[in-house]
Amino acid sequence: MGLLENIAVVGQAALDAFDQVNEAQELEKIRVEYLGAKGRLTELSRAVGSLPPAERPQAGQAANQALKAAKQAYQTAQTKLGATKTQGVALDVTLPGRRHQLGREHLISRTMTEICGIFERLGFTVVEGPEVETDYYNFEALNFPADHPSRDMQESLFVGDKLLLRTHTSPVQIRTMEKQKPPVWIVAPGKTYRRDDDITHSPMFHQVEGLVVDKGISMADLKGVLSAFATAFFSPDTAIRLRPSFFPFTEPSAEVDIACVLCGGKGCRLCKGSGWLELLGSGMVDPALYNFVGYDPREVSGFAFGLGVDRAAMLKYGLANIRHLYESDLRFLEQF
Ligand code: 2NM
Repeated sequence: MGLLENIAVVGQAALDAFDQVNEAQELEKIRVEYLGAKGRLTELSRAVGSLPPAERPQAGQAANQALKAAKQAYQTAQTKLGATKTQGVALDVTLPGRRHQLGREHLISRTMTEICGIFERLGFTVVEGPEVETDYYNFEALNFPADHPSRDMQESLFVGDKLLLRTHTSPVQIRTMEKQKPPVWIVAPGKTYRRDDDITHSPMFHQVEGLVVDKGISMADLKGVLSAFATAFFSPDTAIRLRPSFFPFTEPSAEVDIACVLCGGKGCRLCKGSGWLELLGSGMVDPALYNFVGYDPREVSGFAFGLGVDRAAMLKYGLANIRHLYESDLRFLEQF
């Protein structure tokens, strides 16, 4: 039997087989027998290549036609069997519904929302800004001297000559002051970035920074607002204390501590015996900043503060390692 004849016979056999099949498993067997990588029709069409050149066109055409017809017959059989199968498994309306796995908001997002909510109820407005910042907004307009260590490549994540991932959300405050006259009562939540990585530091972390600029604002307002925040966020009897500190953008500056969440102030392992835990940095806005945004320091004064959301969440929920927050382990995340 010549190749041409062979193609005709095997081709017809394939069509008949696909036509008669009535079971999905059987259909797959037939597909492999004729159309698989080593199937009979596949092999025959391959054999065309070894014919003398003069015989190839006719045989090639016949092989292609046989393959095409067989593939079509296969698809027809598939549709037919598929349709029968669906009819077989009718919809059973008495089955219980499938329960959807509900996710939940990440602890950090929830904490950020909670913190902003407390400040909103104290009269603050939430503002946001870019995560990639210019040297001007991240440092210069915030009174950072040219040789300040955080302007160094070692400390900050630069993405260009004068562009970096913001190291705090203070640039948002500058951008807001440029656009808006006092009174300003704002909080700026968001992601911030520093080249830091240990059990209490992640290279990406979250901040809520606050700024008040208004007539007659004093350190008493700073203490009142931050005390109200601490009692709302931790517990109604949470005491705070202010400790002298330094920041380039505030003068005077103060570190705000809360009474230890574990021992309440008696002294323990967590607070290293002191009874206090560092919560945030704050201070009276340095009048030098007002020159950058066109405010008159004789007319207004203000205070500002910066709070680490990750740190606040760790204190509130007693987390030992910041990494838990960023490892996407549901066994951890589902607890909150
Ligand atoms: C801190 C500590 C003290 C701060 C200052 C400003 C701005 F831009 F308004 F001047 N925003 N946030 C500030 C002040 C942040 O973080 C530890």
